[in-house]
Amino acid sequence: MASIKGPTPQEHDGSALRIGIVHARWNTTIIEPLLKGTKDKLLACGVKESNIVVQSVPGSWELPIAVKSLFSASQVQATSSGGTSAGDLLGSSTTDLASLSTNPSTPFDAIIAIGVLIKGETMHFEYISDAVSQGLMRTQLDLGIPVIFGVLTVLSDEQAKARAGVLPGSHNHGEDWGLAAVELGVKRGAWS
Ligand code: DLZ
Repeated sequence: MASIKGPTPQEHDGSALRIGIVHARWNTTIIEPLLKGTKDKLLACGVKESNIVVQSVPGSWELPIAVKSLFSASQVQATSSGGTSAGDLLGSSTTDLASLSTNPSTPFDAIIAIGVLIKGETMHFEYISDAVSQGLMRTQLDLGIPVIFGVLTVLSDEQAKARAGVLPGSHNHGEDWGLAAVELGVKRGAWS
């Protein structure tokens, strides 16, 4: 029987939005399909490729500070012609920087944080999962922009694969995160 879990999707026009994605590099084989699912959904909603900026950090622990740095850098760029770039703050590659500078006049409408935490033998998982979820919530409330929670907190590799669309017939949760970013980006613009 099909699961009853999950949101009733709403599709919005993302063509005017600028979206940031920050992803961890731990568990890359799961991160990659999630990142692809996220980007594919953003593009399907009309977000321009040049308005999607992707940055990476070592692990999920670094996601909250990276989201904050990325947003702050986009604000600096929007208010001055020669300010600090997100790449300077995050030590990113020049490719990421190139995409950041395509439309420097607009701060992000939403930022998606993607990570995969898989439970191991120690308490690491519990501490990082709790801190990252609290950190991302605090970041979005402090910054006043939607920060989409694209962090899988799973008990096994199998559970991770089942949520990244890697197993046959499984759903890629990245698509939901892309959809949520567009919806919140559009609604935030309308509400503010
Ligand atoms: C250390 C660690 C461990 C054990 N597990 C994960 C994980 O499953 N997923 C993840 O994204 N990151 C993990 N990390 C790395 C931490 O998030 C962080 O990058 C390091 O502790 C350095 O601050």
